[in-house]
Amino acid sequence: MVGSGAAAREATGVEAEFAQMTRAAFPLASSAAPEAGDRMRSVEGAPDSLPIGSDFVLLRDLPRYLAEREGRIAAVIAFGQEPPPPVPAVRLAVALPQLGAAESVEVWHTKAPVAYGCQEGISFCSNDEVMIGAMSIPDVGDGGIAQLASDAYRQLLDVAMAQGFPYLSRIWNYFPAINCETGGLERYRQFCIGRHQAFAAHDYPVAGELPAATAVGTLAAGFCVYFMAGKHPGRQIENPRQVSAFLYPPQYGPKSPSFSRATLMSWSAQARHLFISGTASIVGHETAHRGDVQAQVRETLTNVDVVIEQALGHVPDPGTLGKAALFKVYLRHPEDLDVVLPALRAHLGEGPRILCLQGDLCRSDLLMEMEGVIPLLGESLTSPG
Ligand code: 3EB
Repeated sequence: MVGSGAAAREATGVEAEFAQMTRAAFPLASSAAPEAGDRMRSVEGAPDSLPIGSDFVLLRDLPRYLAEREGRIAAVIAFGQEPPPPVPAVRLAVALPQLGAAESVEVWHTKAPVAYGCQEGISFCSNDEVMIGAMSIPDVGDGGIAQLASDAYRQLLDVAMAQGFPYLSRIWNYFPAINCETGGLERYRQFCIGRHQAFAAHDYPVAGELPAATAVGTLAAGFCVYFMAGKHPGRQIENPRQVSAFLYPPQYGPKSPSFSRATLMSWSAQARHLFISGTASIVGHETAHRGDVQAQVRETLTNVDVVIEQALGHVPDPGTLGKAALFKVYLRHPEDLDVVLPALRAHLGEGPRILCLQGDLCRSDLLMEMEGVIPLLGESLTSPG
């Protein structure tokens, strides 16, 4: 999408164009709606020792799933065409088409009853230990994506702090035309400027306590973000094979991306979550295997293994991750699914659930990216947070 034609357009022009193309196809839900081996064991669902859990639930199983957990549903994130059902929860529609099998929704649920709220355009839900929030802005407006990201992040940091959850552990960022240049700068790079401004304005430690993150380009208008925040910081994990994103050299944009490679949340000595950021075929700071999706998948899986090893002190044997480990994979070209999915299955085993989505990645030479949520129980985790 990067090209001279795109570069000539205004930020608002790009937004308006997407809005027109896709408003009918992807109705955005209102964010203001009532508003989870060997030494490491990955667990199913959210046992009592974990304050929050998540699942990918097939649409046809959703009514029963929600009914069984009434009063304990924290968030419903819908990808693709179907908006989230009108249940009391943080609800978000993300315009990323699902690929392959039957459609699922991402559901976050907690062990304890939850409280809902809405403040500064952020709908949120919390229990004693964790808060999950979402924000959906239909149009970017005149200030462009940097201003929008700055405002949105300030607001969400304000709200999270006001609610008593000052530490962001995980954040997902979705907005359209991510590789388009406007005013001479790619929109992803503009986004990085705004995000950094907000973290700096809050004196957020931008090298020590950054959340794990995903930033993916959607196929429809609207900027949406969802996040998890806690009362204590998670342990920030970096990948020794990669330059930390917040230290990327300026060739990737004027402000380096503010995110960690993963966060390890220790809810108790025995119950943890590993949140793995969007991970791609990057070695050092450079994209590896341009144009070769098969090789990008292998490099990405190596990066994921190394991140897990950094967090836990070992990489679990393939196939021991269990059904509760959730991965999302984002593909620039839907036709690459036939190459990517079998490679992921061969490496991860049959246990983990994998949600496949079509989206643009934040470097135009990246063909795929994957992220993970791994709930962990057991005393064998060698590196306590
Ligand atoms: C990378 O490793 C790929 O800007 O929040 C992955 C995950 C990427 C999150 C972000 C960017 C972000 O640089 C891009």
